[in-house]
This record gives sequence, C-alpha cells and structure tokens, in this order.
Amino acid sequence: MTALIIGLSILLLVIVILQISKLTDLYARIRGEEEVEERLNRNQGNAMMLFLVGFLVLCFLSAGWWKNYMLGYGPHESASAHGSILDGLFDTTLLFTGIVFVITHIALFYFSWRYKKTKTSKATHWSHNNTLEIVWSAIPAVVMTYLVIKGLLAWNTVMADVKPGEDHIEIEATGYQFAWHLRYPGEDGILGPRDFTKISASNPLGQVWEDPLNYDDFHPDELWLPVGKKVRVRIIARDVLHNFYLPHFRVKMDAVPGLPTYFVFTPEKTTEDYRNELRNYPEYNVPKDPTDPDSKMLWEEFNYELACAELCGKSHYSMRRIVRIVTQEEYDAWLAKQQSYYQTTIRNTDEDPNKGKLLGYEIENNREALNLAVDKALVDAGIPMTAEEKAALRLIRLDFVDFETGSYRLTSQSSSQADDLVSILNRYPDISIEIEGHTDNTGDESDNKVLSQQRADAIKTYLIDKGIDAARLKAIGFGSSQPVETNDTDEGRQKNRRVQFRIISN
Ligand SMILES: [Cu+2]
Repeated sequence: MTALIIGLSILLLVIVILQISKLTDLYARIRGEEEVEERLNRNQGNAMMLFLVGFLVLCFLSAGWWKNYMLGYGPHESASAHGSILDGLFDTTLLFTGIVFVITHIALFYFSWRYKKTKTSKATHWSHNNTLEIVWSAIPAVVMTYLVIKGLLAWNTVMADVKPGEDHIEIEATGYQFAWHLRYPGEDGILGPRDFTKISASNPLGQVWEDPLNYDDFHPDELWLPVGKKVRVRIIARDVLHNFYLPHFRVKMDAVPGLPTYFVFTPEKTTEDYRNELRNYPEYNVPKDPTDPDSKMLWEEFNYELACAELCGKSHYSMRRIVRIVTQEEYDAWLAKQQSYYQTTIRNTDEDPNKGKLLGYEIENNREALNLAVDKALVDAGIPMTAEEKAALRLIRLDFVDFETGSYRLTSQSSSQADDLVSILNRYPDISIEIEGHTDNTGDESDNKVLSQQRADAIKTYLIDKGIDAARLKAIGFGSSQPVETNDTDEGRQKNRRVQFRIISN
C-alpha cells in the first residue's frame, strides 16, 4: 500500500513538472525569449545562494547535533592512552579539510550567483596566472607536509611494539567466519605454540598439546582487561581477511590469513568510568528499549565492544564480543575463575598426548588435596562433629594409586601419590593406617577378594620399602562387599574399584 502511494506521488510530481515546463514555454513565447531567460537566471542564482546558506548552516548544525554520538567528542573521548593522539590527528585533518570545504562551497555557489548571465555580461578568458598557480600549489603542499609529518610521528608512537622485558599482558584474537576466538596465556603468562595443521573441531586454534605452555591457556567468551595495563594483542585470521576493531580504544588492525599482526594499547577507563561519563549526557539518559520506560538507561547498559571491521561475509555482524575493562582486583578475581582449555576439553581424551599420565601440576594438586584431607581428619578445627562424621573424614581415597589390569602390580604413575602418603606418615609419626582394597562385582567374588587383598598388600609393601614401620600398617581386601556406587554402570563400577586408607589411631 505504502509503495503504491509513493509510486502515485512520484507520478503526480512528474506530471506537475511537465505542466510547469509547458507553461514556461508558453510564457516565453508571449514575453520574448531573452527576457524570460534572464529572469530565470536571476531566480536560479538566488536559489543557489539560498542553498549555499542553508547547506552550510545545516552541516554545522548537524555536526553539533550528533556530536555526543561521535567517537572523539563529548562522552566518547578515547578510552586508551594512544587514542587521544589519533583523535588529535583527526581533528587537525578535519580543521584543514573543513576550511577547504567551506571555501570551495562558498566559491562554487557565490560564483554561480555573481556571474549569472545577463544581457550585458561578457565572459573574460584568462590563459594563465602565475600567482594563482603558486598559491594553489604551495598552500596544499605546506598543509600536506604538516599532516604527513604529524601522521608519521603519531604512527611511530601508536605502532611501537612492547620493549623486551616490559611489563604487559599478551593475549590472542583469532578471527574466523564468524566469530573471534580469544586466548589468554594462563598463569605462566606465555601463550603456547600453535600449528595450523593441528586445527580440528576440538582444537580450534591448532594448539600444540605436547607443549606444557599450552596447558594453562584459556579461551574466554569476553575480553577482560585490567585498567592501566599495557596489552599486546596477537591478531590472527583463520580463513578470510578480518579486522580487530575496538572503536572506543581507537584500536583497529587487519587480521590477515597467514600473516600474524599485533596491536599494543593501554586501556585507561574502566567500563564503569565510561558509563559514568555517558550518564552526564541527556542522549544516554533514555531507556534502552524505547517501548519499555522501565528498561535500564542507555548509559547503564553500555559496554565496550570488539567488532570485525572487515566485511568478511554474510554474518560479519555477529563477530561482536563484549569487552570489559575492570580494576586489577576484579581482573584477578576473573582470572581465578577461568579454566584452561586443555584441562577442560582435551585432557585424557584421545587427542591428549599425555593421556593416562599425570602432569607435574596435577601431582602438585593431588598432593595438596591429600594433605588437606589428612589435616582435616587430624586437626581439630573446633567444629562440633558426630562420631560418624569424624569417621568419614578419616577414610581417605587414593584416587591416583592404581594397578595394572587384573594384577596387583602398581602402575608407574601411582608412585607419586604413594610417595605423598609416605610423607604424610613421616609428618604424623603417631598415626597408624588401615589400607583397604575394593573391587567392583564383575568376575568371581573369591577372586575379587584375593585380588583386593593383594592390592592392599602391595601398597603396604611399598610403604614398608620406603621406611615406614610395618606395625603402623594394616592391609585388608574387601572384594566387592562394600560398593560406594551402583555396579550397574561403567561409572559406578569405576568408583567401586578403589584403594583407600583409614586413619585408625593417633
Ligand atoms: Cu570478520
């Protein structure tokens, strides 16, 4: 319906214009061509002047009107250390191009008015004018030189890489159709190596799992950074050209397939600072959802964002990621919550080259957990407990002591936790323990009982070999008589096959 009305309106307009031109024609024939032409020229000249004034006034008014929405002005002053240099560069360029813009428009429209054709006017022909040539060559040359030198100085400052040993955070952003994959280095502060041939559905970045530097790297959904800290972003593309764009920080760098790029910047305003700045402007004191007056204000809902500034395909817009600039304390708390990609997704799957082996940090964690469990059982923390609760605390499972299938031979990786138990027995010389072997219910029960006894004995022997007094150690095999879970599922049976120890005296 709207389209029909628009179509009819256009048709009517065309008819009106045709009718007017017909009238002008008739009028000219009546009044004489020349007089009419002169009158038309005069009208058009005046219209040109009117347009000039209206156009220039509107240009300046609209710039003023939209000022608080534009990067670089009002609340949108740069949120990074280098950003103000770039904003200054833009302002200088805008000043010069603005002067040229105003002068050329005035000249264009004023000349059409001033030199409109009349009966008496006559054109003058200038073949050459040295002064004009010099003026319009020299002025742009001087201005260009100034802009280029200023631009080069800004470029050198903005593009400077981190110096060796300089304190900074290094993160990585990989663009692909259609998202950014972010990677942080984890506790070691170093991003692990990558190899594009290793890219797969479960290894989207091609991280080399043989390298321990990759073990703590994590892949967050949001880009979190602490305020005031220098950040170096490695920028990578996995398929087509993308562009890493943080508009509020004046960070923009191409992500080129096969050619790693980087950008170094220092965020200077937290998300909260930026919101509070926006709050001072009426443009941002309106509900985010115009149809719901109870929705939060625009300034409250503001977030920095990471975008792709390259038209990389049909879902290009969906590459947006939230960016949060926070205080160092908030950042540390966030870091503590992040989980390593290797640990959560790769560890002990078929892709893990360390499948079935314990890693150094895991041995460390297991030791801490075991020590904590023993301390909890032995040290009175002043919490009132029933006898059962106390007994439960004294029964501790050895999750990382295991045996070769169907045998009572300890696997090579069992020694780390068995050694931890030795240290505990040395640390608490007064305690005795009872080592318990348990199996699931598969196979013959008398065989199970024998095997569980042999396994408990094997641990006892190991401890005696390490210098623990045999009088402090007791070993019992329970077979499948004391399951902790159902024996109907794989998972349950896995839980039932176990060795544990009970602290019996101290
Ligand atoms: Cu893109």
